[in-house]
Amino acid sequence: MMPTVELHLHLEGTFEPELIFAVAERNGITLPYGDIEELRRRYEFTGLQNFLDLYYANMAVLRHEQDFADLTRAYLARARRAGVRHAEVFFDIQAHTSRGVPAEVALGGVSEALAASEREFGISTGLIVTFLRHLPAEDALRSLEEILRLDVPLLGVGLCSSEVGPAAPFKPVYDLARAHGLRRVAHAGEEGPAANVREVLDVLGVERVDHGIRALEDDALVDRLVAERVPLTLCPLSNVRLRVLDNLAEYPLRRMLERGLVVTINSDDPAYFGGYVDENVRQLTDVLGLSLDELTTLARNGVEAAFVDDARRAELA
Ligand code: ES4
Ligand code: ZN
Repeated sequence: MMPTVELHLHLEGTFEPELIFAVAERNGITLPYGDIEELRRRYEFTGLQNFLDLYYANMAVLRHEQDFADLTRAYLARARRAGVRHAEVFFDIQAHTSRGVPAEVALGGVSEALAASEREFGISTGLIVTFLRHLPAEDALRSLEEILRLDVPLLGVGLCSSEVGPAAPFKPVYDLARAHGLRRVAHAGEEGPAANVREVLDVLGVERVDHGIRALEDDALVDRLVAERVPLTLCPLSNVRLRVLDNLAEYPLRRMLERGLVVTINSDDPAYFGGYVDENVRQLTDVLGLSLDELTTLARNGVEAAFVDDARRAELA
């Protein structure tokens, strides 16, 4: 069964070394690595923060609208080869505005490429702006207010970056998003405990949880996620690369499926973690011996969890 829906993907995490070097060169930026091989040698991570440091450093070569459009188109072209037909992509707007790139430049490039996606790649898309949990919540609120004034089609809001400190201060951001009819997701239970998953459900009112793998440590929480059919967007290769788990063989996917959790398979930051969504599914299938039934359930979960209207849902099913 082909994966058709991708719900947990950071656009900046699709920035491949070849494109990083090409964009740096045309923008007259000298990278602190001599060549692509030297850069790739840094792709061995000890944890989330260690990865994020490189992720933010690399995206700093993105300066012009064209850079953001090229990044987005390169992802869509690769996603099409992976069999993706619908993608809801995350974009870390504050990682660009905080270094002087205007929101309309960054979002202009991304949204131009997304607007052409159905025609060029046969992939329907949605844009989810993700706010950075390591920055003050007031910055996120100001950022969302600015984005809402721009003429950019927006599907939803999310929360990502280091899972430190409470998510509760971001409640005003999520309340504003809800008031504007935006969909709401958040990273929780990746490096952080199950309590973080409860917090984003109870305080932020999220409709999906990104990662959420550590929800398994809390039986009552799992019962609730199952009963309310709250999807978890899992990212297996990411979890292994960032040492959330030792290896794919330990991935508790079957346990999650048997418990009735609405789990989906996604790629997170595929340029950094060794594979796009097709590779995540392929390796999991190999290592865990997933059955056709299990793969079908995963694909159906993706369609159920997507923020699409009934007509598009029926097309994807
Ligand atoms: C991320 Cl793997 C991961 N976790 C949290 N925030 C992120 N942003 C980009 N990748
Ligand atoms: Zn993520």
